[in-house]
Amino acid sequence: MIKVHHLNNSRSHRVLWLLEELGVPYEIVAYKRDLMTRLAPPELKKIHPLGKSPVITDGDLVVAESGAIIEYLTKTYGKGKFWPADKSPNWIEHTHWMHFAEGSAMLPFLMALYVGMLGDNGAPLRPRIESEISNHLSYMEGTIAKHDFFAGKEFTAADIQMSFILEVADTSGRLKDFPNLTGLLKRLRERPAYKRAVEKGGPLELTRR
Ligand SMILES: N[C@@H](CCC(=O)N[C@@H](CS)C(=O)NCC(=O)O)C(=O)O
Repeated sequence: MIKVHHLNNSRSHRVLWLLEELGVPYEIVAYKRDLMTRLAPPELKKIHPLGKSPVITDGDLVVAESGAIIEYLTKTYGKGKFWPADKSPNWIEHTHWMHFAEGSAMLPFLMALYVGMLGDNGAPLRPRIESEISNHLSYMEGTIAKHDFFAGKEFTAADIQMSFILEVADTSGRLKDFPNLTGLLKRLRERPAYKRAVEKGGPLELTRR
């Protein structure tokens, strides 16, 4: 049985959501963030040395990093669903968005979070961080203006991977100038599998910075 080591209000929501979309049975092992630091509890390090979520176990196999988990689950259990075949028309676009989420888009949001903790001392960095957030969101907006989902006309695993960026942008009030992204997030949240993931794993209540 697949076990999802699930931290509340975290990227592991996307793993629960994918498993719900695939209809694959799984078990949730729940961890709670420290209320003050928002960090994961130390028990998560017993599963994987980084001590971060998501991490899954499938028998003896341990997989960390949401992109890797999503690829593993889709390719192992998806029977071709949500993952364009190699060399198919949307394959490389799909690969691009799978990497873009954590490799590019998250960085300025994380910088905004940490620099925000510096108060006025962080002021010199803020214009550059905000322009990078806007740069990434504008690029994403242009894509969704052309087709309904990140990798084309169909919903794919890349939409699940990219959804966390949309959630973070929405929570911090940065999505309001991007109608196509706002519309996509609404459509994603309406998917029955997304709702089941929230029922089982709890709502996504992210930090606002
Ligand atoms: N790039 C990693 C990031 C993992 C990550 O930073 N997870 C956060 C939750 S969203 C976490 O575990 N934070 C708690 C901590 O660092 O203690 C992924 O996509 O899986």
